[in-house]
Amino acid sequence: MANINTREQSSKIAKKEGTFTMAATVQDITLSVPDVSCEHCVKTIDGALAVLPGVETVSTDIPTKTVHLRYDSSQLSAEKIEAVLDDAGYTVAK
Ligand SMILES: [Cu+2]
Repeated sequence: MANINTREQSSKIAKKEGTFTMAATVQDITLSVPDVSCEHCVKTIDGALAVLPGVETVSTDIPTKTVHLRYDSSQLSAEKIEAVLDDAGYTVAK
C-alpha cells in the first residue's frame, strides 16, 4: 500500500561563504616591478602590501627589482595585489 506524501518541503538553504581551508590556499609569487630603485620604494611597497588581508610576508629586492609575496589566495587575489601596487605608483611588469 503506497502512502504518497506530497507535502511541500521548505528547507532553509544555508549560504556558506568564506570557508577556511588551512594553508591550502597560500600562494608564493614573485612580481617583477621595474620601478623599484631604492629603500624608499621598498618601504612604500612593503607598507602598501603588508596591510592587505591575507598577506603573510612581503619582501622587495632592489637589485632584482622584484617583490616576493606570500599570501592567502582565499582572501586576496593577484589582481588586487597588482592594483594596490599600481596605486602606490609601481607597475607590475608582465
Ligand atoms: Cu625608490
